[in-house]
Amino acid sequence: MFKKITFSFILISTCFLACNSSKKETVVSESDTKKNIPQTKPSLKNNFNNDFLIGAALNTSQIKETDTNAVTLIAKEFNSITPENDMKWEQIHPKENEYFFDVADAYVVFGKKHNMHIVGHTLLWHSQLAPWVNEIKDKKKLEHHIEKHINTVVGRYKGKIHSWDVVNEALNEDGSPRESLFYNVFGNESYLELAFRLAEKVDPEAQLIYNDYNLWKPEKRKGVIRIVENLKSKGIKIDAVGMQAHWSVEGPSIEDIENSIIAYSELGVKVMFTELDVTALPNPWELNGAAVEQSYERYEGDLKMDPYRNGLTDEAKEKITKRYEDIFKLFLKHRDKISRVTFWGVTDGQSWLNNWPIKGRTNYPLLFDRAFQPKEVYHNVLALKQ
Ligand code: 9MR
Repeated sequence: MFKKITFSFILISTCFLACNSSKKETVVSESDTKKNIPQTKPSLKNNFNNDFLIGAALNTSQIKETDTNAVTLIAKEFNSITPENDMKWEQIHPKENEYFFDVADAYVVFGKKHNMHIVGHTLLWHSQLAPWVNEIKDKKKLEHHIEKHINTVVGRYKGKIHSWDVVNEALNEDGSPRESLFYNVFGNESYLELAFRLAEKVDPEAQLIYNDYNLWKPEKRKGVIRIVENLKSKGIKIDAVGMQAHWSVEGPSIEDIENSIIAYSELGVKVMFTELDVTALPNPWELNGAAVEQSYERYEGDLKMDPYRNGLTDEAKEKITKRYEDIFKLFLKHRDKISRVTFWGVTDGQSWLNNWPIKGRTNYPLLFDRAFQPKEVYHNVLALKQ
């Protein structure tokens, strides 16, 4: 999908306090029992329990529980989950009359078993769309298939999936509508209205989200405001804006992120950070004079582009730690507006950022290391809430 995207810097989204997934897990020690003081075991979900949900995107082996190390970590640390790939249209609805629900069903069972807030990702997205949908040129036909898709997928998990990324990445970097298949066939942005209307009709209790990257950008912010205001003016339900949050140690600025949190919240929707990770590696489009290219294959194996292959330097480690502290301080400042913070993955070794935009690099974007251990940055983030 990113091949088609020309953006200079991919920095690239309510709990619903009502949902029982955010209840504290209390652990009572023997001495506490004597004093009758319940203690909460430190973890991301427990420390931020009164602030927002803490989520992780799960890959297939985590969902299927074959990756037992990760599953232990997920159960201990997170109270919300998102399927990294397994509910995208090409996975769940690969052929016109063929659905593949096995992994999505297992995902929902996983979330229920661990009493988690369960996110559906994603209903309409131009990327990872089943090839047969890309062939549709007729508006009536596309409307029919969108309706069938949303009715079937949302219907199957009604009351089980608590929030949906209804539409993903509908905007260009300047806030104008992305000319996706949906936009082109409809001739305008009305496909968003259809998608949100349908999702609400099928499951009126589910939280409905518009999700996109780079939503800290002032130009792109205008596009989000247009979408949310349009839906609201037509009485269509939208509950939250999902800011993906694929960020780097260098940017975006805390100020830009904060301005977006405030602007979206003023629209009367919640803000969610749906896909948080922080890259420390150089990106090819940041090189002097480099143009955005279709492929960065020629950098594969180039050590200059993979400086921490054998481990982070102390300086780089400090930078990442400081960046995460700044980000979480901002989240805590706006905890009344933010309902969920989801990391895009669980451990560094499993992050998509080891293979994008250059394949085979060694990145450190999350709070758990390759051995499933909490990193120093994890403890610093937890310490913000002790
Ligand atoms: O992390 C996902 C990666 O494994 C897939 O190959 C990729 C395919 O496009 O999608 C990644 O997840 C994306 C998410 O679904 C939507 N926002 C951007 C994420 C990172 O690309």
